[in-house]
Amino acid sequence: TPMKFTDANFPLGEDGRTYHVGTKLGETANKIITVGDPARAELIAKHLDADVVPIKVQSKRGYLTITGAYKGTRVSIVAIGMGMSMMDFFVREVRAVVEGPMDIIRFGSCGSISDHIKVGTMAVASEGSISVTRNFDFFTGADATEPYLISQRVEADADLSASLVQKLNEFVGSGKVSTGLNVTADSFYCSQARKDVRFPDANSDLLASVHARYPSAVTLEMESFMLLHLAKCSGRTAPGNGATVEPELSIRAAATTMIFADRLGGAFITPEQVEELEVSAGKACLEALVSTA
Ligand code: R1P
Ligand code: URA
Repeated sequence: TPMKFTDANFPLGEDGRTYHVGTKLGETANKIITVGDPARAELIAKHLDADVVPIKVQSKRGYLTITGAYKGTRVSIVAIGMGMSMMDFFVREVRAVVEGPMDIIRFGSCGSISDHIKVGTMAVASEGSISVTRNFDFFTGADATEPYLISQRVEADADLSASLVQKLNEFVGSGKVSTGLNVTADSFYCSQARKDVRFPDANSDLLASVHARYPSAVTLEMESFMLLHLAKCSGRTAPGNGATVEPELSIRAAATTMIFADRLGGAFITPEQVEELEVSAGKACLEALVSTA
């Protein structure tokens, strides 16, 4: 029989499981690598210590949580699917079932909007992230002048980002790691400036507008901003830059991505390149996660 959930505000199952991610207290570690693709999560999980039997939770809503240990430290690898709302469910629901400060690294894929960052390499969002979202009113004839809304920057955790760069240099290769500002879009298509002849997306100037305001924008994907934003907000009682008032709820977050698409040159990654990067960069992410003080 299906699980019964109570509390309309923040539904939890009778055994304490969250409604979408599906884990309960004790099933998620304080240190997490989050990815989009469940196959990527399984591949990274091969690096986990062989002497700890992993806990695997597959939720009905497409989340996969694998919790084990890496070099003796408890870690979780969580596949969340795609988009900012999947990231929102994930961060809020794991924060509800983990006690104490958390470290979360996103290991995703992205497009490059920099002419010196090529397919098959890694980028770290050391400068944080901005969001680009479709301004719905613009497309429905309402009084809106801009087709896309470009947000201000949210920072990534400096220590976690520095560890990521160091470990990626070591395990993927120093010629294959760049840093810069991430752009998180609310679509793979319109707000990533892709052409779609079936929709009037008004996005031919979008990349130029992003670069005019943020010259260091290098990667385009769909989740990092939400992770970094919620990490900045967790444990605070009011908006703004005030101190974390509940350190037990704090989250440090950083993001790295494999370059799958060269949005300026047009190239796309091969399956062989993906697997090679997932294995080596996945190890680097685990190393960064357990080595950051
Ligand atoms: C789009 O193809 C998906 O790939 C990227 C984007 O952010 C989006 O989720 O990341 P993942 O490979 O981690 O899913
Ligand atoms: N993921 C994205 O969101 N965009 C790309 O171009 C490639 C992967």
